Amino acid sequence: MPVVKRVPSTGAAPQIGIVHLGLGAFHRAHQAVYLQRHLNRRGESDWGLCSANLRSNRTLVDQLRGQDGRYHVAEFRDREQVTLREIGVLRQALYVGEGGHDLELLLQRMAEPQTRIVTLTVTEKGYCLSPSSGQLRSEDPLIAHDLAHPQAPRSAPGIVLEALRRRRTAGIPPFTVLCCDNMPDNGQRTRQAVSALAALQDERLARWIEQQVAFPSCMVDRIVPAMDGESFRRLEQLDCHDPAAVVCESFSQWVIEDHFPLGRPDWEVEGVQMVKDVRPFETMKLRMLNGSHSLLAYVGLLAGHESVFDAVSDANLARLFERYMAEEAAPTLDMPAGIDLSLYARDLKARFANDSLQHRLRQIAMDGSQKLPQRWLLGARQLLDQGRGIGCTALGIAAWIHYCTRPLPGHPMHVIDDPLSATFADLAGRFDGASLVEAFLDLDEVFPAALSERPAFREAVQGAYGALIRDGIDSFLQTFVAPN
Ligand code: CS2
Repeated sequence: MPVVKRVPSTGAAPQIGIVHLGLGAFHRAHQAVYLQRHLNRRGESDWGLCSANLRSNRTLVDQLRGQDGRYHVAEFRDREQVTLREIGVLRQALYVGEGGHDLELLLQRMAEPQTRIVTLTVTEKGYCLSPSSGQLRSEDPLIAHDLAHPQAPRSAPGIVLEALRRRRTAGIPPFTVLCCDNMPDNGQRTRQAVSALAALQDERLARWIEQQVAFPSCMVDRIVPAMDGESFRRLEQLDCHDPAAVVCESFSQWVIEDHFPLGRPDWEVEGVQMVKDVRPFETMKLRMLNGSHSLLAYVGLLAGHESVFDAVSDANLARLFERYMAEEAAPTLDMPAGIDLSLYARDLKARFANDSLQHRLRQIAMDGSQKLPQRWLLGARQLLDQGRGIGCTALGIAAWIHYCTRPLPGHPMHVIDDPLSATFADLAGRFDGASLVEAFLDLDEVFPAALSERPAFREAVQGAYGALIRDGIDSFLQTFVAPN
């Protein structure tokens, strides 16, 4: 049995000061924990949360309401040591998805003067931007809906925009918008989504947003697997019978650009790094951590593994991801003094080897079309410019194409969860072998022309895909990672 440190929620019920869009496991285990520590330290706070689920999981919202917004976060250092925190900062939980009637409540809450910050974790695709160019996809069905019904929006940018419109009309200064999703320049991207949507509706509102609204960027980091039967069994062993609980690692990091015109919690006391420029941290995390995750996911799934722990326990895969970090991620990073990338890589290895977390590779593999550009492709361009090899990245892309188009060992009902899944199925039906790879690399939603037009890039991916099909993943990997 592990040693459990229990940390109750203390202090008075906080006033709501932050509205969050995207009430998923990550939000509950990351941002809410920082706000809870703030409350426990001070005994009172006016930075309580109103959090809304925009799509799935009405059950979770009902459960949270039934327990007055209280839930638990189990932070596993390893099998031996766990911290079980009670969270009491979530003051209101709303459901805005299919059949949800809380949209008006949410918009009213966002328009209130005491709401000073709006945060988002709606995943990469929730911003309705093209992954490769970062431009608003005006053909996206959610955006088309919001253009037709601006006052009853369904997309995250549409909801933020409508709330800002109401504040402007009422003469209330705008809240600060803080994106907490894994995208490069995530503040700028969120601004782009909201401003572009505004420009299609009301030029003056668009100008006001441009001039008045702050969209700081931030880098968030904590491994929070989706909850499954196994995680709930773990919790029962800790005598925690909370259907809204989350399991995560003990590591947590948050680096935020310090630009909050209406104020913010004194997060730095809780260990949040408040900085002028988040970009180096964000790029480091996207390419080292998330890039390795995606590599382990696609290659690991083809090799028959289920979780990140299984994948890094395979000596060849462990060597592959170490080599990716050292040779294809780190050389593209330009870090401020004091950040040691080899130390960062060593810590990542230890985090991935945490066997208390059942972090499913299939969870990481979803939405690849949205994730690849920032995790691998921007870096691959730099590597080619520097005259370096892109062997691991090319193998990752080949494994991704394989994953998207062929049956998966051990998963006969394998379904691709990606906004482009219909396109992948179409390509798989029409092409094969090298022509299938060509068709994938021509997807300009994913691959920017500046990369896909480079012969060295195409050759590397073609080479990896050909070898993968010819030799099979195990023998290919064996040769690939063998010392020269
Ligand atoms: C993962 C991330 O699912 C994924 O794509 O790479 O959710 C990862 O676990 C987090 O970014 C860690 O901070």
